[in-house]
Parts: sequence; C-alpha cells; structure tokens
Amino acid sequence: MKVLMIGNPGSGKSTLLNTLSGKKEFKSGVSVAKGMTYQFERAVAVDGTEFFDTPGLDDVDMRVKASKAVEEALKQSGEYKVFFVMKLDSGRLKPMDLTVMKLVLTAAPAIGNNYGVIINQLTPRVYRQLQEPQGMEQIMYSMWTSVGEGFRTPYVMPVQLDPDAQDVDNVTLNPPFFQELDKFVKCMPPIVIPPETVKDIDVPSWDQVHEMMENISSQFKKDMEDMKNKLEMSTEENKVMLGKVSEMSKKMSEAAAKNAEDMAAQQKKSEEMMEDMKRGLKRQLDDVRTAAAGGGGSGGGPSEAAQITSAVMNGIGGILVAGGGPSEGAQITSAVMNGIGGILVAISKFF
Ligand SMILES: Nc1nc2c(ncn2[C@@H]2O[C@H](COP(=O)(O)OP(=O)(O)OP(=O)(O)O)[C@@H](O)[C@H]2O)c(=O)[nH]1
Ligand SMILES: [Mg+2]
Repeated sequence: MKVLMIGNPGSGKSTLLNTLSGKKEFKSGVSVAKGMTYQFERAVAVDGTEFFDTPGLDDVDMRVKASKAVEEALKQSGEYKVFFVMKLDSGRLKPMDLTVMKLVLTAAPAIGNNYGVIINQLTPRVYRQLQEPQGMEQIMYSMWTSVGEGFRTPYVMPVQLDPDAQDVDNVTLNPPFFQELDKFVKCMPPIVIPPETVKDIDVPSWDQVHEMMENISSQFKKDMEDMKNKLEMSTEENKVMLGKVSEMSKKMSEAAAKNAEDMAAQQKKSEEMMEDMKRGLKRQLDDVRTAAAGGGGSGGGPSEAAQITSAVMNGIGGILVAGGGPSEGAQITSAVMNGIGGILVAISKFF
C-alpha cells in the first residue's frame, strides 16, 4: 500500500507523513520562498506501508521539476491512497490548492473521485466551524464546483493545528492532533493506478487553470455573501412583522382591560342606583301603609287610593329611569296591570 501526499509548500505533507509512518525520514520545516521537499521521497513503515512525499507545485522555479516528482510518485504501480493536503485562507480554500488538484487529477484519471483531502493546520475556531455540517458543506461545495464533474470526493478530513509543531523542523504531531487523521487514512478505500495511464501534468496551463479557480472562488464567495444577506434581510423582515404583531396584541389586551374596567364601573353604578331605588320605594311603601292605617275607620277614600297610585307610579318611574334588573321591572309592571292591591303584594315581595 502506498500513501501519497500532494500539496503546496508548507501545507504540512512531510510532517503528516513523518507522524503517520512513525519515522522522521522526511525533511520538514520552515523554508523561506522555496519548498522544503524538492523531489519524490519515500519511507517504509514497519507494517510495509510505503509513504510517498512530493514537493509543492506552487513554486514558479520548481514547478516543472515538482510536477515530474508527482508524476513519478503516481507511476510506482500498485495500490494507492492519494491525499491532497492544504491549508485554508480565512476559512476558505485557496485557488492555488484547487489548481494543483485539478491538474493532478486530470493527469491521473485512474484516481477519479477516490482521493482524500486533508485540510491541515486549522485554528481551533475554524476547526470547530468545520465540525458543523454547514461549515463542511461550504468547503465541499466550493471544492466540488472547482474540480468539476467526475472528481468530486466525499473524503475530506479537517486536522487541527498542533501548537507544538509551529515552525519546528522535523517534528511529529502530538497524538490528539493526528489520531482522527490516522483513522481517516486507514479507512480510505485504496485504488490501483496503472502507470501507463498517468499523463504529464499540464504545467503550461497552470496560469489559465489558476485564473479559472480564482474566478470560481470569487463567484462562490459572492454567492455565499448574497445568501447571507438574503438570510439577514428575511430575518430583519421577520423581526418587523413580529414587532407589529406584539404591538397589536398589546393594544388589544389594553383595550380588553379597559373594557372590563368600564363594565365593572357600570355594574357598580347600576347596583348603587338599584339600592337607592329600593330605599325610595320602601320609604314610599311605608308612607302608603301609614296613610292607609291613618284612614282606618273611613275605609279609605278615593284620595288615599290616588296617593297610593302616585307613590307606586313614582316608584316605577324610578325603576325605569334607573334601568334596574329586568325581572324586578317586570314584576312591578305586571303588578300595575293587576291593580293597586297587586302592586302592594309585588312591592312587599320585592323587599
Ligand atoms: N502548528 C503546526 N505546524 C505545523 C503543522 N504541520 C506542519 N506544521 C509546520 O509547518 C511547516 C511546514 O511543514 P512541512 O511538513 O515541511 O510542509 P510540507 O508540505 O512538507 O512543505 P514542502 O516540503 O515545502 O512542500 C513546519 O514548520 C511544520 O512544523 C501542524 O499541524 N501544526
Ligand atoms: Mg515537505
């Protein structure tokens, strides 16, 4: 089994291979302007796995030499696990890394979409973002759009930056930073690359492909920003609508409370008027009774009957004006219909 790492200078290929192989056979470290690895190199682990390191292609002077080294690594025949190693720039894939992917995949069609992508040296914040489905989806979508049909891999692995490895030569990563990667490399399905199917990497078209990748990346960035703006706009509209609804329901509950208050005040007023009226009627009834008792021997003349009628009629008027309870009003009205005697009975019952 051959584990091959391809990618631009400084992406961390040699460091990862040293860590995975358990041997510090690949020279890794800081190299200003030039790549650290400048030719195809190999190391064999104790279990027989061969680890292939290649130079970064993003080095103008070295590009032709580096592409020959990658072709050589791809032509070793047998089973391969191919990985592209890259870092992000402000959370986004770099056109330079996508250019390398596109050129190498085109030169080795046997790989198709059976390769892995290691997004290396991620800051804790971006690493966390890529743990979210949405974060990883964005990376995958941008990558798939760039490499095109037939080259869209589902095997993408984010790896967090190991602070102890920063700018250190020939270092290996601490276990928490490569354990997941180790599993990822082991689980990657192998493919066979027949050497005769490997073509020359089209280095002369580098600038053209790179320009294409830049256009795709900036279009993707613009699409993402548009989407974000639309989302923010609809959130803003929702906020305005929600504000209106809560304002309306506040007004409605205020009106309902006021209505209840008015009704309670009205009720209280009616009760007070009813009480007044009862007291007035009682007084008049007492007057009638006193007048009736005073007329005793004569048996009551027409003037007494007139007095009683007028007292009762005043009572009824009082009730009608006060708008008292309908049952009481009805009792009195029907009593009037039945004559003065009836009125007296009804009024007596009323108290
Ligand atoms: N902090 C941190 N630094 C890393 C990590 N991986 C690599 N580095 C550092 O990055 C620098 C470059 O790493 P290399 O492994 O030499 O990169 P490369 O891809 O082999 O580079 P070339 O051989 O030039 O193509 C070194 O200083 C490493 O210590 C990591 O996970 N965390
Ligand atoms: Mg290297």
